[in-house]
Amino acid sequence: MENKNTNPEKDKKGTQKGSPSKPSNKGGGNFNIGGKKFNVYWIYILIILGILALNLFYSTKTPIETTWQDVRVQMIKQGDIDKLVVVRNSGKVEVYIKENSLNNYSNKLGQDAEKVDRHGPHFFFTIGSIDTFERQLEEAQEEIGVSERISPVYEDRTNYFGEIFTWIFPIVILIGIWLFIFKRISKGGGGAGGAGNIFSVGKSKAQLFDKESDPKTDFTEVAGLEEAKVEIMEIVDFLKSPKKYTDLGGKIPKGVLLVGPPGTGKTLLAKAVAGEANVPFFSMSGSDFVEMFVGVGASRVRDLFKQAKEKAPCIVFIDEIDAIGRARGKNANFSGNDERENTLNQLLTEMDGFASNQGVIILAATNRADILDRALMRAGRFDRQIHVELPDYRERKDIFKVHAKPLKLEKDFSIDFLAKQTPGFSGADIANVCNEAALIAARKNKEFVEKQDFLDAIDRIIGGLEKKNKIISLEEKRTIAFHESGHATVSWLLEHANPLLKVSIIPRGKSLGAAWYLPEERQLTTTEQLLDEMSSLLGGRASEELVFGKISTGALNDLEKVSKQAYAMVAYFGMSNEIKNISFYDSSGQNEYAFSKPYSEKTAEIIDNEVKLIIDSAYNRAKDILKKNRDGLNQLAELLLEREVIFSEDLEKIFGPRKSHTRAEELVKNIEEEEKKQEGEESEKE
Ligand code: NHX
Ligand code: ZN
Repeated sequence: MENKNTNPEKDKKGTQKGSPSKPSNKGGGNFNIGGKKFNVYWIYILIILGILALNLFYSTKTPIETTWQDVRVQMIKQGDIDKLVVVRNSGKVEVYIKENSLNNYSNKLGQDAEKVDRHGPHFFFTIGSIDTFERQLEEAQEEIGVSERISPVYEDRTNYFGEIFTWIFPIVILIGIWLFIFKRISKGGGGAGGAGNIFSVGKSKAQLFDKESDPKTDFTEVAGLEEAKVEIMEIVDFLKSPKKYTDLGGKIPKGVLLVGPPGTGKTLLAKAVAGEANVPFFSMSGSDFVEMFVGVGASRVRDLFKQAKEKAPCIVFIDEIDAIGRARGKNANFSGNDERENTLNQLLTEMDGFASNQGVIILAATNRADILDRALMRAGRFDRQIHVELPDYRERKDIFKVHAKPLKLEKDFSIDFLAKQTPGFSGADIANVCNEAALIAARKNKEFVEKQDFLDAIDRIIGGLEKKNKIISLEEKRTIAFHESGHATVSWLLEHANPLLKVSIIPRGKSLGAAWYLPEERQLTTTEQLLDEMSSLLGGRASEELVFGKISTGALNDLEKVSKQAYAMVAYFGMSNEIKNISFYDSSGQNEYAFSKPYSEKTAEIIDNEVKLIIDSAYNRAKDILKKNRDGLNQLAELLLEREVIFSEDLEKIFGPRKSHTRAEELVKNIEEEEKKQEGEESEKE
């Protein structure tokens, strides 16, 4: 039994390898009719050729124009006319000359003799009206007294060429315009690799990575993400040996949802699965389902699943699934998002529709699992969720190793140090740091990428581009210096605040100055830590007020952070006295009454009051500290104005060593020594 089941599958695979993978239509005016490639430009060429041919046919054999006078005086008189054909609808008369009289006209035909058909008509002339012509002909014959009278033949002649021109040509132009517009429309909707023409709007735009095509990604390229890797290895195993699982009566999962912040390597992970499993891999983005035509999304889902089932066992990867998987609206007339919901419904039905042993596994990635429709995540659909988190210190080290591999590094380069320096960085950020470091080193014409280049790259990524040429008045510069010194002083003297790395009044990105911290990587934060951090944040504004007696708009960013922090403490973490242990946080994200707050007006008032209390006390604390350490603050500001960047070492000289001594603190010292050395070297050069 089992053999019979597996054999046809093997056959399928065999033919798959031999047959060319489905042609991926990439614009260029290709029509896919009956599976055959057909270029539109051939139609254009044929039409043009046809027109030219008709033109030639009609223009080669044309009679010579003559006049009634000539006809009367010469042709009728000499009895050379074989017949006269009156073409009624064009008002022309064609003259056929008798064959044995043709010689008489050779000089009249002259050079055009070859153009004229030997059998006639040889000449034509134009007449005013047929009645007049008949009368004139009659009179002429009577007058001349010809022996055999000629009576004209009447004909109606359609001008095929003219007809074609007036009818077909506009139609051809219309069709051309129509095709052009449709091509533009379907191109506009599709991303890279999309089938760009009107006949395939309903086709899925999935990109197929076959066994033969494309360089493979495997798990060795995925650094960090150890737990996720283990989980997802299982998926590979399902595809490779499904029997092992089904024999015990287990069912193979249909869908796996990769959840995690941007840049953590969800897409990379999915690609690695495909590479490892060695099965076809369909990749598409959630937004690829969306098109301006109604019903296209659902049709694309259907097509995707059809293709996938044909290629089973295989993996379907849908990136950014939140584009279609967002929770459906409760109120149908209100949402106005029918198309997206239809697409989602189709996806739900399709996922229900195939049996779990068919060998199709759907991988989907999103960074917003909370907004996904719950139906999507129920058992039987995406029943597995793999959380891909920001890398911790050890994982960052692994990631740095991967991305630093192609770089030419200086000797004794410590990747360990970089990993410690970059808390909160994602894999993509780290890749960016490595690349930026190489670019900075190249700009300085260095032979190797040095530690300092990496530090500069990190600063650049956190703070943005340095803007040394920004015009800042002396007064503003003083304000900035005292603002930053305020941050530095308060954070230095508060035990639980983050350790300070350096203070800079060089404008960077959108800010005019900044105090740089090295946040400790911790999972939990205590009330003390939160409060100390808030005081440090308010230290800037407090310093401005204390020193100058007036405040500036510059504290905007600080105040925003502090206010959010305070509201979170009160409304989410239950950390205030009045609203102890109550949280209004909603992790499900599926709040049916999203517009109303989950608490009463009275509670709202209490929350506001508590927030005000917390912020006021934090501000007063900062101001007190600054008042007590006014000398230090002044020294610091002066030093900052002089040097523009100062390090924690300088603060230690002014205020003495810090109370708290964490792991991060030691690291700060290391980093600082490096930067000092660099500064020294640079000033020596100058
Ligand atoms: C600005 N930015 O946008 C300037 C460039 C206090 C020395 N006007 O807290 O850079 O002042 O510790 C409209 C109005 C941002 C938009 C006022 C956008 C104010 C950063 C705040 C340093 N370091 N603040 C800091 C800072 C600023 C800001 C605004 C705005 C400053 C401070 C921004
Ligand atoms: Zn500030």
